[in-house]
Amino acid sequence: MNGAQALIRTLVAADVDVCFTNPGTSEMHFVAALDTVPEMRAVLGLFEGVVTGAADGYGRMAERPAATLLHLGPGLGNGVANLHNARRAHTPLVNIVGDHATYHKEHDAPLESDIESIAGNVSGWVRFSTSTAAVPSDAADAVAAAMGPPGQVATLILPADVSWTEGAEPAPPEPAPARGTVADDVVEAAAKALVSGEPCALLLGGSATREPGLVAASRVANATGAKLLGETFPARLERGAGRPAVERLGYLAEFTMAQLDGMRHLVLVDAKAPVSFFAYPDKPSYLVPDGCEVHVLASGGDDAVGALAHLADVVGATNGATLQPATRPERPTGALTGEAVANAIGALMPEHAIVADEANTSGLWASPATAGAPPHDWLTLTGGAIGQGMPLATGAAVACPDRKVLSLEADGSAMYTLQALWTQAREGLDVTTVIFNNRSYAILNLELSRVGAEQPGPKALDMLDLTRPDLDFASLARGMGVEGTRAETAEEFTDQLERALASPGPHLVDAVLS
Ligand SMILES: Cc1ncc(C[n+]2csc(CCOP(=O)(O)OP(=O)(O)O)c2C)c(N)n1
Ligand SMILES: [Mg+2]
Repeated sequence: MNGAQALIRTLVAADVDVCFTNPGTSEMHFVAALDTVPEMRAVLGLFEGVVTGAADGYGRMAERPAATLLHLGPGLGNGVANLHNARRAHTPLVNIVGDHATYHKEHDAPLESDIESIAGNVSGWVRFSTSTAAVPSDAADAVAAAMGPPGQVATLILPADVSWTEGAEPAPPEPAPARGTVADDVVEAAAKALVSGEPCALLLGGSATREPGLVAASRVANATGAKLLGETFPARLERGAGRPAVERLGYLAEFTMAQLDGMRHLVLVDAKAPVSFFAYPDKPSYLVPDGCEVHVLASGGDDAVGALAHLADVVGATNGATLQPATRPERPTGALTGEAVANAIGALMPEHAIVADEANTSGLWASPATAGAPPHDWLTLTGGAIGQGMPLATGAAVACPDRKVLSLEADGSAMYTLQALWTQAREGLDVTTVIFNNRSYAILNLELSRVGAEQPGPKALDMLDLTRPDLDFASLARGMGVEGTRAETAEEFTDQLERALASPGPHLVDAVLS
C-alpha cells in the first residue's frame, strides 16, 4: 500500500468517507488511490471555494468531518475564505493540501510556496507529513484534531513522494474526547445572576443552538425572566414550529445595542460577548452596555447543553420551554419584493429542510417569514466572507440526502462560487437555490453612508452596482446542468418555487426583485 492509499483507508476507518476535491499533479496518487478504497466518496468542485465551503456544510450537518483535497498553496489560497467561515463555525474539517515531493521543494519550482503560513490562518491544527510511514498516524491525528471539541479545521500537508512511496499501513481511529462538564460553581454563579431580579439575558451560540440547548435555555428564561438571545450568525440553528424561538442579535450595532439595552447581566453560552461587525466613526466596537456584567457559562469544548440543563435545575425551572406555534404566511401576490420572496418560502418550506442563508440584505424577511414553518435547520455566514452559501448548501445536501436543501442566495454573493451548481447537478443533489436578485451590492450602499464616507460620486456607486449587463441566473444555471427559471412577480415566483420543491434534484429560481 502506498502512502495515499493508507491515508484514505485511515480516513475511512475514522468515519471520514467524503472527500471534496480539486486536485492537481501533486495530488495524482491520492486521486488514483480513490479507486482502491470504494468506501470513500469523492466529489469534484470546480473551484477551491466550492470544495472548502461544501466541506463546511457537510461538517455542520454530519457532525463529523469531510476531507478536502487541494492543490498546493494557490489551491489552498483559493479555498481560504470558506475555510475562514468554517473556522468561525467550529466545523470539523480535515483539509488535505498536496505539496511537491519533499526533495523537489528546494528547487523552488513555479508552484512552490509557503503552504503552512496560508494554512495557519484558518486552521487550529497544521501538520506537514514528512514520511510515508508517518502519514497514516498523521491522518488519524488530523481527524481527532478536527473533531475537537470544539470542531476545527485540521490541515494536513501531503508531499507527493509521501503519497506515492510504498510500505504504509493504515492507522486505527483515535477516541474522540467528550465535551467537558462545566463546574458547579460556574453554573451557580450564572444562576445567582439570573435570579438576582436584575435584567438578564442569555446569549446562545455554537453547540447551544440545537434543540436540546434551546429547550433548556427556554426553561431557564421562563423561570427567571431572562431574555433569550442567539448570536448574529449561528453555524446551525434548529428552529421552526414546536421548537423554542430565539431572537438573534442584529447585524447592525445599533440593533444589538437596543436588544441589550438596560441589561445588568449577560450569560454567554458558547457565544462571544457581542462586538460590532465593523468599526464606525464615533460608535462603540464592544456592544455590551456599561454596567452589564458578563458571565461565561460555557465556551470552547465545554458541554454547553449539559450546563444549561444543570442551570435549569439550579434556578428551579419546573416549567417547560415556550415553543413556537405553527404558522405560515399566505402565498404572496403582486410585486416581487424581498418580503414577497420570503413569504413564498415561508408558505412552501418543506419539513426538515436545511436552509443555507446567504440572502443578505433582500433576505432580511426570510427568517421571520419561516419562524413558524415546519422544523428546519438554518445555516448562516459565520465568518462574513461571502461566496459561502451555494457551497454550504452543496455539502449539506451530500451529508443529508433525505432532506430538502434551500439555498437562499444574494446575487452578488452567488457570483463568487456559482460553480457549486455544477457539482449539485453532477451529484444529483436535492438543492433549490433562490437568487435574491437586487442587481446590487445592496449592503455596501448602506455601509457607504454608515461609515461616513464622502458624498458618493458616480464612480463609487458604480462599484456597488451589478447591472451593465444584468446577470441572467436562469441561463447560468442551465449552462451548468441545473434547471433554472426566472420570476418577476410574486405569483410567478411562488409557482416556480413550488414546482422546484416538488421535484428532486437541483433547481434555481432567479427572483428578479422589483
Ligand atoms: C470574501 C468577501 N469579499 C468581499 C466582501 C465584501 N462584501 C460584503 S457584502 C458584499 C456585497 C453583497 O452583495 P450581495 O451578495 O448581492 O448582497 P446584497 O447586499 O445585495 O443583499 C461584499 C462585496 C466580503 N464580505 N467577503
Ligand atoms: Mg445583491
